[in-house]
Amino acid sequence: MSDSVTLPKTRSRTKPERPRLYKVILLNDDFTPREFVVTVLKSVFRMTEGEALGVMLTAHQKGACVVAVFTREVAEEKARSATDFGAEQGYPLTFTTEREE
Ligand code: TYC
Repeated sequence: MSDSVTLPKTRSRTKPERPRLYKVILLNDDFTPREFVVTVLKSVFRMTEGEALGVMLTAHQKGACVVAVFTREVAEEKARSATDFGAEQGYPLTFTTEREE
């Protein structure tokens, strides 16, 4: 006799939940140069020049702009590393995360 494992024949009745998504939000400030914000958006969020310019200008004009949506761990890591880029240059550039409804 083999040592085979008997798998359950029925499927799990509850559907697996989709992971919750989190927005990364860029906050405006009066000190970080526009060009630097664009550079960070391109490098951390892989945006094109045009996409980065649009997001930067929206944050500049409205106070904040949603950058992108990820699972919680990815959103928090990207927000932290983008904020750190600014801090390393002495800028108050801030990215936050917020759970999507
Ligand atoms: N307001 C900044 C300036 O005039 C530029 C800027 C835009 C900073 C967007 C942060 O999220 C930001 N130099």
